[in-house]
Amino acid sequence: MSATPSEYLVREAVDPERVAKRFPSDFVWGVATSAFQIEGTTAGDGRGPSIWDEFCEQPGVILDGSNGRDACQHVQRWESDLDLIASLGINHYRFSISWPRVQPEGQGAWNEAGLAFYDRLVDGMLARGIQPHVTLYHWDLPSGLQAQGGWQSRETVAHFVDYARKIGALLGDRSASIATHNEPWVVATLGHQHGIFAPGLRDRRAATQVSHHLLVSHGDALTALRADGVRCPLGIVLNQAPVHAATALVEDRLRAQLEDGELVRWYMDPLMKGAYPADVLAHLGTDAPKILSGDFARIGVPLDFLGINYYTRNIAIASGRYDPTSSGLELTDMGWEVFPAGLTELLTRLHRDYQLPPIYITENGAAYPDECVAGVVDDAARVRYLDAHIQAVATARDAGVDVRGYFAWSLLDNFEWAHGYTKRFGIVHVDYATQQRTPKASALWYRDLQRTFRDRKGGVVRRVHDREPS
Ligand code: IFM
Repeated sequence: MSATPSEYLVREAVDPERVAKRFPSDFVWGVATSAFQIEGTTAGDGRGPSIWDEFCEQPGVILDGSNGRDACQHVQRWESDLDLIASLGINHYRFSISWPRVQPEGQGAWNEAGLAFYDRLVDGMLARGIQPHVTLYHWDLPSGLQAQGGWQSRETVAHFVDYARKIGALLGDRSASIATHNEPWVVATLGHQHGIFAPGLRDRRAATQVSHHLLVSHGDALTALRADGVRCPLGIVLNQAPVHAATALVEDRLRAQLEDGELVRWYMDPLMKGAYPADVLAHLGTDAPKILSGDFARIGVPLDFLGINYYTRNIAIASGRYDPTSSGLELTDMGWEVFPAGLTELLTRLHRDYQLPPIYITENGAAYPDECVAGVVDDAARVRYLDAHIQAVATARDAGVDVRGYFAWSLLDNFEWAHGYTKRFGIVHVDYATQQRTPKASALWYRDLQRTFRDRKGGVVRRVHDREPS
């Protein structure tokens, strides 16, 4: 049998076996999604509204004017989506629970249909040999809580803990891991300071208070889940990047130091060192959050794992805007520089500065303007991106960083927040008109990577590309 053009292209580009042999056989390989980005059915089955449903209604905030109402129709198509994951030989799936689907108001009554959906989804994974990795909060706060102040209100911390306990009781014994929050920096800074994500506020004081409440809610949820007897590894997922100064000018270097403080140390220090970084607090002045006595002890409970989401480096510039085309680096469709060395740099720096728990790369991937032609999506650039970043993880491991897993973002093309459906991050192409899923060359390459491991576990390392093009 002859290989498809995709398989041929991938073989010529990057041999997955060369990558795979840099990792142990128990390394976790997975794919990731989030609820609002794929589920659809935002108004059915008893689900309540979320801040993202409301945000999408505001004119001009989503690039293509779209919303999450249909997305990838995953609520209807979850069984075939799990079949797809299994068909790619992927054994780990990171997904998030939609809080308003299981608790429409974010407090009070539970929605049995929503709970049953995730119950079936997790059973469906296990039946297919896929390990479930749960994220509790990937940005879709129930609107009812936002009406009461959302994450600016300390009350939301207690509501989040109730929600976490409910999910822990439902899924804890079947999950491979539970993460509290996905990318709290994005929730606080893009959602409350820059106003480009829900709930669309432009208020730095609000943003810092939100970040603090997210962290307290994380710690309290871990404590509650452990007290309830949940045994699976518990952690949090942070988006991080090395921050480079745009030039050697002292003002750019100082700016880079501050941005590193806001992005990396603002979250790592309270989680690992029991305090916010002094330089960022000084910079914030009266916009610093209100911190109650005992908060740092609550935040800093031990993590079983830390999830790191990495896409690109950040460039800091004191005045004006950085032009990403000026570096000469390849750019993705988001305009983000392809900079795999930044992942090694970030991981080794975290390893140097903190006593880290086991690390999982919980997201990494790239958007490209993929087209499906005659059933084939030859996304060679994404294959190269994934290969280079996985190699960067291997280099960090060689340097002593305890990275135990890698999740590609994303399984499917999906709703990319303020960019709507204009950016495609999937390793599987989605035709939104027909909801047809087509594995891209990158998915076949990732499948071959998994195959190498399975074959190695079986005692034989066989060649992954054993078919010749015609
Ligand atoms: O799509 C997002 C995801 O929801 C969170 N991390 C970054 C991805 C790409 O922008």
